[in-house]
Amino acid sequence: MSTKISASGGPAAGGKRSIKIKDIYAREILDSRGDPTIEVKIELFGKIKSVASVPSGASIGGAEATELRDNDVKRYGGKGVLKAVENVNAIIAKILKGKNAARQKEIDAALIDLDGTENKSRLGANAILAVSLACAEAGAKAEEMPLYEYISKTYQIPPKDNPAGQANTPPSLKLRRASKYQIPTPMFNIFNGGKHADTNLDIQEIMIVPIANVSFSEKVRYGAEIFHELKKVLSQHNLDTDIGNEGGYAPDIKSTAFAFDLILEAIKKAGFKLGKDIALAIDAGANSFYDAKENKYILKADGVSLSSDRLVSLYLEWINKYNLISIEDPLNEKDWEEWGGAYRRLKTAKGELMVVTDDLTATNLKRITRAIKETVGSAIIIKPNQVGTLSETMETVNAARKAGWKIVVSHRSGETCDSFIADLAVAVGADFIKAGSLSRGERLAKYNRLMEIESEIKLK
Ligand code: 2PG
Ligand code: MG
Repeated sequence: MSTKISASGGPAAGGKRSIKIKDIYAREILDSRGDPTIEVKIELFGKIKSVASVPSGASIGGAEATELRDNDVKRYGGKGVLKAVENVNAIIAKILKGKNAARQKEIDAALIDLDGTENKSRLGANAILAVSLACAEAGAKAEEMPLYEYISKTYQIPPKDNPAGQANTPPSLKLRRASKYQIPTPMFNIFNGGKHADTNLDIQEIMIVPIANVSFSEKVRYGAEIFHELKKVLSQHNLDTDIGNEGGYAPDIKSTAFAFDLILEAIKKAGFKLGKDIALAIDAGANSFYDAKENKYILKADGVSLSSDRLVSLYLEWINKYNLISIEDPLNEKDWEEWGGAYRRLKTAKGELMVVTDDLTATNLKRITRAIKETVGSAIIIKPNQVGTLSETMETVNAARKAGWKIVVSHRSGETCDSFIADLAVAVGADFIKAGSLSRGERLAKYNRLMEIESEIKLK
């Protein structure tokens, strides 16, 4: 192993407690789907303790780092993570004990070296990320800083001159503009489909996006009121009001357009205006309805099988009729060339329509570099567990930001109540965050943390 981590772990700047790592301990816990995931606790000699856990996706891009599972069918249907736990307790802990927890970049580099594979398949990206995040938490506590500030300081993130959504900040929020931090705009996934629900809706996520110039807490209120109104609208149409993996409703539906119509009805009934207060966005998650053999996209709900060209035409119809401002993963992740063509058609459709890459870029520096070069989108989904360390996540964010891409920090469909991504989103000046609907504790943990940060920032 070539990477050296400094052991000089005296008192943290401004603090009196030692930031050397005394102990690292991992265990198996369950995520919001009831599947195993990993939690890591770190204790510093200065008595500080931190804890972090990692999420897990259902629609997983081919370029994501490896989530190590035991594949022992006698436990959790093969989904146990005892090997990953063991990798932390027996291998990673050995090299990190005694090291300075605040040397985040060095710690991440050492973890990458120790694993030694391109996709973290030896130790598991789940094991590595849990340690990486727990280190950041410990560092923040040792330096007595809010986590978002600590991440921002560690990676020296420059303030954004003209952050998205802040240009017309109302007078009531002037203090926030004066601050170098901004709270991202939430994208609430209130209609779950694709791999996140057991229904016929192929589009994975239909999201409402509060676009009015109001505070984050107000945006949460807009979202919650529409979410509750949508329940009534669904009942009136004799549709199920059960929820899917990300807390959005998940009824079987007669067409995708009908799902949009129901949401529009709820927006109106809740007293909001489409295009003024609220816009819509989708994550098509197109990998999951692409038939590679036929080279067609099959939309069950609409009873159609479409070429990529015709699928993009359908998106254009939805964009114009339903005020979509953002489309994530419009095509499958293998068709880079088709993505370029789709982007050219979609971006001119309407004002500032965002074409968002998720499975395509997988929070991976090489892939975002290619995506920028080939101009296939204008925004990127950032999910730390797609790549496996905080430092690599930041490299991807920086590359995207430098190229003028918008940043959308995202949860996974299998989550824990860890709210790390809320702080991450603030630290990097993300334009948007998607953390699911306005129900389920593991989703609200992120939105509630952002409301807390908003009130902290206003006081500064
Ligand atoms: C996505 C995510 C989160 P999953 O595709 O953007 O919504 O889903 O975690 O299942 O990959
Ligand atoms: Mg996605």
